[in-house]
Amino acid sequence: MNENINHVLILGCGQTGLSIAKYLDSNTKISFYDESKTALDNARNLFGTKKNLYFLGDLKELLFENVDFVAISPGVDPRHPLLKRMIKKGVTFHNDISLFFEKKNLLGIKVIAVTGTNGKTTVCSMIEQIALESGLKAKAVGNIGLPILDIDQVETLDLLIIELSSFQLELLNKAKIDVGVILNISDDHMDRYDSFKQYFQVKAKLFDLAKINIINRDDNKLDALMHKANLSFGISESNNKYDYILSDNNHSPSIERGDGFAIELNSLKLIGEHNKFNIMAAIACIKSILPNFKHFKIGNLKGVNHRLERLKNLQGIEFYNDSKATNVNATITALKSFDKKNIFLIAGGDSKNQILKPLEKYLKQGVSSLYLIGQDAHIFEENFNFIKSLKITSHKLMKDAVLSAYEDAEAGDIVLLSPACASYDMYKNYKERGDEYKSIVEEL
Ligand code: UMA
Repeated sequence: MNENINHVLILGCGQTGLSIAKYLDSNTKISFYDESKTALDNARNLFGTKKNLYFLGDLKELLFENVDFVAISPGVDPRHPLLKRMIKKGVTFHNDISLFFEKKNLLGIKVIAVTGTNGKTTVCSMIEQIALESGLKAKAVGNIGLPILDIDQVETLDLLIIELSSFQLELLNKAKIDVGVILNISDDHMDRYDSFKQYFQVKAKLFDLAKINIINRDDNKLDALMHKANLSFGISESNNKYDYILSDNNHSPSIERGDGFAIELNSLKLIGEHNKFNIMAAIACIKSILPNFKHFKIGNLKGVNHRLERLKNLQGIEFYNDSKATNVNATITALKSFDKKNIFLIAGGDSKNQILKPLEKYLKQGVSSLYLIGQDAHIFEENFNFIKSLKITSHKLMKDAVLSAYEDAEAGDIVLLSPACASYDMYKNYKERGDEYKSIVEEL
């Protein structure tokens, strides 16, 4: 890090904050802030009190005095009145991604950035798996769970894949990104943004940063960005012979391009139509920077933990963990993947002011029973208790919800955790939620 940096204020001492602190020069003084005592104590244990300061409680103006810049974690909302005032006053704000691009010389390394409301982690993981299997050195970082500043020896990589959340894009104004892809967009994080338009504008920033822009042409919510895209993918026809099309001739799905390029998807083991879109996006990204790349071993692709993860079959009942479904659209995607099955769905948590109505159609179609958990269980109940075919119960504990679902389901049915909500009201994150579900299912 730049030697002229003497003092940095880090807001949030989770994964990102700690990663930034490790990255800074060892002589730099750091002021750590977190509203959680546990997180702050953890930072204090790691970085000591010799030169560093630790602040708990409400954010105060004096924290910002004499700092060279503020490093903000994605979970900290820059719309906080004091932060807005500081930004207006000209205080420099960074996040881990902007710090990475300030410093790193990425000559010779190809960079792919992936955003969208759903599917980001799966697409990043697919690109990483395909690249590694072909012998390339590749790493997927960012929102996927590995902070970008934690990668060792970035200069040895051939390919860097960055999963960017809207929170991470908010402060990113400069980056060397060869390919940027926007997978889809739907309501999410409506507790963070004033409107869908604002959320859209943040996601759209990726297309101002990347050299080649790839878009899902079948998501009409992305229409306003189509003119900025160089390439697209989808089921619908396209006039551009380099665009990617998912075709299903004679029930033999394949990804094709108008110029003759084609890849069969028969061997794809991941369930759901959405995964065919995900692999199409992954292929489009790889081919854009490596046009001659041919090593697409589709059958070897593995899914991502907590994303439609098949756990086990118990007396004919299939258990799936989709804890990563933290918004309504992700849960709809999961429900669509189990066509013509009876689903016993466990959902609920922090609904983030989302509109739940779009779930209605899918709850009516395939879901027999809904087991609610978390702070916003009552909102689900108010929205859906009129559906006569749907039995709804509320549960204080995940264990009670799982046991009830297991009791009600029969051979051939699906028990699915796909909450449509964030987990923070009951858990540290979606992983902890999914892990608890998995261990309960394991013990059945
Ligand atoms: N904190 C405050 N004040 C606040 C908010 C948070 O003090 O107003 C503190 C918390 O007490 C906690 C720390 O900040 O100690 C947590 O920081 P954080 O929420 O930014 O979380 P990190 O641990 O740094 O993890 C972040 C991403 N988290 C969020 O965006 C909320 C992780 O994405 C990401 O994997 C990680 O950086 C590495 O890049 C998670 C996520 O839920 C998976 N992302 C959202 C999503 O996918 O929908 C965007």
